[in-house]
Amino acid sequence: MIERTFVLLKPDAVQRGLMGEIVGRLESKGLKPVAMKFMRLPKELAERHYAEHKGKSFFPGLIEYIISGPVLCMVWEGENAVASVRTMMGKTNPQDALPGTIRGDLCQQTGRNAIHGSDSVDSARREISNFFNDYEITEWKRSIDPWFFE
Ligand code: D4T
Repeated sequence: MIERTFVLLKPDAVQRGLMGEIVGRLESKGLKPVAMKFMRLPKELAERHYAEHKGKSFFPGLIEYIISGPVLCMVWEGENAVASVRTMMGKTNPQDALPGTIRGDLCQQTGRNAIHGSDSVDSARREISNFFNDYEITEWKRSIDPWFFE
């Protein structure tokens, strides 16, 4: 099933110069970018994005961290894209993330885990509409698609 998922490269990924590495992994997998935006999140948007964690002990620190510098907001499309990106990310705590995953290969701690990816198709839909207007999502045909999809 072709799906879309929302991916956000967090301030640590940007500061560490890992955008190219992570975008490269998603591209090499065959996922197709359909939207990208580099920005510093307004606090209100950060709080809306992480609303499910409001009230938890780590919430204030999480918000401060996510607005501390620019992030790269993206929408990626592909076969089973939501679960596929979650698998590529690895577990939330990088110490539990397997080698070969983004967090397993590149990160040390939960509070600096480089990447967010939607955890369900419903979350993806909600998150994409939080971050992007319809006109910012670009439908395009990729000439190499027949080499990814039979
Ligand atoms: P995100 O949402 O950033 O992709 O992360 P996950 O989906 O993998 O994990 P999550 O929703 O459980 O956590 C959201 C975010 O909060 C940070 N966090 C989480 C934290 O700083 N301390 C914690 O104890 C937990 C559970 C990391 C990711």
